[in-house]
Amino acid sequence: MERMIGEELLCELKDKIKVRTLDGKEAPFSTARWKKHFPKIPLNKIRTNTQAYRNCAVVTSAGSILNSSLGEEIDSHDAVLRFNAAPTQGYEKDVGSKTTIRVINSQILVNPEHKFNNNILFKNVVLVAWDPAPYSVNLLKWYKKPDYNLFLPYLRYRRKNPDQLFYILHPKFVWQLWDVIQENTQETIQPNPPSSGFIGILIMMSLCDNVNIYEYIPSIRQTDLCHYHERYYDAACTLGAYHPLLYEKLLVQRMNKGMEADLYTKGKVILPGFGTMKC
Ligand code: NCC
Repeated sequence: MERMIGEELLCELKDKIKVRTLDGKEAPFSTARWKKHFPKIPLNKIRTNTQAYRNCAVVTSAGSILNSSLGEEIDSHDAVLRFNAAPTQGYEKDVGSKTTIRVINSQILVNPEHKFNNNILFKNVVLVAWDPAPYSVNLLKWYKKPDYNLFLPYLRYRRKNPDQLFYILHPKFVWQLWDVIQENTQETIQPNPPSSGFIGILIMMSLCDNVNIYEYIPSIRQTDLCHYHERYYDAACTLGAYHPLLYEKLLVQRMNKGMEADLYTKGKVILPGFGTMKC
């Protein structure tokens, strides 16, 4: 396999990756019951609705962001993307307080621990949920047997909060990402979907001119502490067990446009948005 350099890889991503969400055009989501609940504004158009997204931040939940004092820098971005139930309250100094988009896996909607319906963490932000459908992307099969049944909680939430932008990613998009990771990795990677981290990065590359990613590639503060908000230690959180996390990260590092020193001290990688790239 020819090893693509960063520029080529970026162009391949721009060419192949199209953010896609369920839109009610395909069965079983084309019924009257479903159709009316998908937001009218496509996910890749949300920025025209508010302000321009010139500089965007992706903030991972890694323990290594603790004691980083990156909060102010993170909050200076036009849009900030965070993951799952990672809090900002109490951690503002290190992770900031602004949240524009939250990417959530299907466990969040189902696991009572997260109190999805009432938790303020999920209010006043754009929500993007996903669930690992089978690779074949048979929507009917997926609908009948999702990994975690996010469908009913989604409908319930939409009825209660019809004005909030809340999307479900199309499994095709998720597996497109997996294909790109596998095509650019020598080893055979596990047939599991990429992490929410990689998914969020590609969403921001589709929406923003410039994407700054924090503590996805760990800084000098690298630690086995899984999340900055929890006292739980497991190196697999950073390197991966279920998700092909290590391989995602190697790809992202290959595309980094930022400075080595920023990666070292801030765990910061800079990637261009698709709209600004000349391929
Ligand atoms: O841990 P998680 O991820 O919520 O983290 C969000 C994203 O941040 C990056 N990360 C996180 C920790 C770390 N030490 N290094 C990192 O680089 C990763 O890119 C990660 O995707 C997920 O991807 O959705 C995941 O979700 C959790 C869990 O479901 C949620 O936190 C909800 O509780 C998964 N953990 C378990 O299922 C136990 C995790 O595998 C993936």
